[in-house]
Amino acid sequence: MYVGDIPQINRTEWSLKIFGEVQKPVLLSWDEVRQLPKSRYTSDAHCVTTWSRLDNHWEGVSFSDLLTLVNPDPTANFVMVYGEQGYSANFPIHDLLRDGVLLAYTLDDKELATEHGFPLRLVVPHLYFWKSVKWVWGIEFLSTNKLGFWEQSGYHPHGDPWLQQRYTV
Ligand SMILES: Nc1nc2c(c(=O)[nH]1)N[C@H]1C(S)=C(S)[C@@H](COP(=O)(O)O)O[C@H]1N2
Ligand SMILES: [Mo]
Repeated sequence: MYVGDIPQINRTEWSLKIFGEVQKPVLLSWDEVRQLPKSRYTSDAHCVTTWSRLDNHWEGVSFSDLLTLVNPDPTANFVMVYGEQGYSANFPIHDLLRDGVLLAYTLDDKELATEHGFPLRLVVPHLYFWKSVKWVWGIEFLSTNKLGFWEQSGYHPHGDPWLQQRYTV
């Protein structure tokens, strides 16, 4: 599921910007992302509209490994992740430091399909899947919480499927 059209991204023109309240902002090319340590994780995806897709094998760079590149300020307690077409999702930083949180480039041992977020997507296994931003271009560290795309439209600001945090009441 997605908002807008499926973007066609050219990997040679693509880059990942990590910025905001950090000591060392970076702009990473595709090759630079691929040279970072690789992590693998198998997780289930739970969409807020009730479907789930179980046992997805993701491979990519863990959020913790990306974080060490930029060295966030001690006050940077929140993160906004940006995808194409104005999509975004917000997080307290501790949610992204959990096991299995990846910026993924393969799914089930195949290069990520365009519709699933090529070239790079976020995967946050313990939150509703709307938080797993596809076609990621930016990661911003923040000292105050902002609301992402769906969170601004009434989705729950946290989104824990086990607590059924679907909508803000
Ligand atoms: N950039 C972007 N990322 C997005 C979305 C979107 O519309 N745009 N939809 C979200 C929602 S609601 C879901 S359920 C999942 C779907 O991921 P899939 O297409 O790989 O199943 O992507 C999430 N990430
Ligand atoms: Mo969704």
